[in-house]
Amino acid sequence: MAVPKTTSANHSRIGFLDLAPSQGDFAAAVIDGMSRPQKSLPCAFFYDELGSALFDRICEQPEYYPTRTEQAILDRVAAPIAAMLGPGVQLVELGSGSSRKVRTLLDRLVNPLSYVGIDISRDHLRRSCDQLAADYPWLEVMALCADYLRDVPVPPPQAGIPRRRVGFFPGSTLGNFTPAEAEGFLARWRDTLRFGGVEGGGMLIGIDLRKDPAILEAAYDDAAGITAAFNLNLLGRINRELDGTFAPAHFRHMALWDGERSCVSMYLVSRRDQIVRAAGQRFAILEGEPIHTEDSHKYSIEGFQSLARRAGYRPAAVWTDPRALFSLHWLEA
Ligand code: AVJ
Repeated sequence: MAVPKTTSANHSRIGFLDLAPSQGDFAAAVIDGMSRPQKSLPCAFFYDELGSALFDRICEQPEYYPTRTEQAILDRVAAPIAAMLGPGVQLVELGSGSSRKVRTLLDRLVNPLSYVGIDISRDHLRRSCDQLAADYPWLEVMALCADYLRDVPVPPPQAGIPRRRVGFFPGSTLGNFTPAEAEGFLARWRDTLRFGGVEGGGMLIGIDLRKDPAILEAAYDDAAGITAAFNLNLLGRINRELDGTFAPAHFRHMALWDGERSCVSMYLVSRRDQIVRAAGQRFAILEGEPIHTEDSHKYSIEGFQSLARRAGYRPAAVWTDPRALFSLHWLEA
């Protein structure tokens, strides 16, 4: 096994690889979504600079239980997880955002070989990886600005071949996929994880659980209006980046539990008949017409484990909180 090298706290030395989606991708997605009979905008575009900051504030709202619940689970089980994973791990975080949760793992892991943070929000990613490299000066840190929903080439550590490659996908972000998409996504990542190291790798993944719809709807429509601002910021981003003429005041935020599809869906609902321009096109929107922006699927523990099995993994451990709001799974690739 390669020994992690010790470097000085030189945080400009973190590796940075930029595979971010282009502005053209954003324009094409907006035109495509807004031209459909049921209008939609892809949730991946929530996370510009302002959107990422708003998401961090959502996580602090009393109604938004997932972040603090998952953190509490991690605090409790990071030590047994570290013992299970052993030394020499390459930790690959999908959608690393502010990289707070991964610190709980890094504090416990025995000589992790390297950390790779993947996120589409470039500056947010850079800042949090710089900070991580400063706080863990002995750790090889790599920032990969990319859409991890696509095929992402994960670079091997410079320090050598890891014992295991471990994917870390917290926050129940997998829930933004339909179950069929989630299965395909996990199946694709499985090869990256199992061939990346000497021993079998796996995925440590946070999954939000089904529960009382009132709790779910409140989590996606907090009283302080932060989730509403987060949703509406998608229109602001279109205005800023694609010459859009959306008036955010002419839309309202809506979050609805769909029991049949087992997801919370978010919409921006038009408050009036209006014509909006964006990306060089005109779109007519009727009063009361919804623009779909996000689905967050919720699972039962057993339901998620069968999905993981269909994707080729072996669900080897699961942890939850006392109220069974959230779950953390170790899936062997
Ligand atoms: C970051 C995708 C996990 O779906 O709960 C929070 C995003 N949307 N509030 C989620 C989100 C509205 C969040 N994920």
